[in-house]
Amino acid sequence: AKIGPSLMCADMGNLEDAILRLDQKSVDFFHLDVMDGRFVPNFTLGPDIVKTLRSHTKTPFDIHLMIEEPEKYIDVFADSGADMISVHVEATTHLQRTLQLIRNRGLKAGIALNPATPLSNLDYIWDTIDYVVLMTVNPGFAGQKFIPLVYDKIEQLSQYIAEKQLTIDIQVDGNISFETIPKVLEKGADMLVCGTSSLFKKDNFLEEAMDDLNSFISSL
Ligand code: S6P
Ligand code: MG
Repeated sequence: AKIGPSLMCADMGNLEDAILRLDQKSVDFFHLDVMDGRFVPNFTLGPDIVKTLRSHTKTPFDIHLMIEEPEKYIDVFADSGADMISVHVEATTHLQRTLQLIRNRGLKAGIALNPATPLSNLDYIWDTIDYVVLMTVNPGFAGQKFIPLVYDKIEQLSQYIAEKQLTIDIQVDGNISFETIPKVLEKGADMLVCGTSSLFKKDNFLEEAMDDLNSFISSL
């Protein structure tokens, strides 16, 4: 599985430091959460920060847009250094067009589904998707509890992908911890977004936390 630290969980005043330290432990991607105070009741990172951080690493940037009308901001985030962009189906009116817009910029296109949003949303757009973000918490905040019904959803999506012989990655986002990791992997998750539950723990050093996480995953 690929590991992607969620940068909104790092020290916001020192994101560059977190990136440099995590890069030494070779992470697979960085997950950057973008919120607009409308689709979700919170604010986080924006394009200028993404652009600034871009100059410190070559590791792929995965931008998770938790915003209304994401189609308006694809170019802005592509210009700021995104490698992958996911949009929420609940917030996107012309889904196919928006995903195509992302791909036309040479980036990987993802759709994100809230915990209560059904997988049938994929039925007529699976050929335009590179990854699906299954939210395992309701988006908006770090440090929430995993919603257990999503385990079945991961498994169903994984079967759907296998049946149709697609090359779509399953990303899970929210409370990905030592408790939930074994199960999400067993169900078929490919990309783990790692936040306060696994990597960014107060009484732990980032390097140690990353080592612990890697050895835990390889021990499974
Ligand atoms: C949540 C956001 C996530 C969080 C992540 C934090 O709205 O999309 O990417 O950053 O869930 O991880 P944790 O372990 O604190 O839930
Ligand atoms: Mg996220």
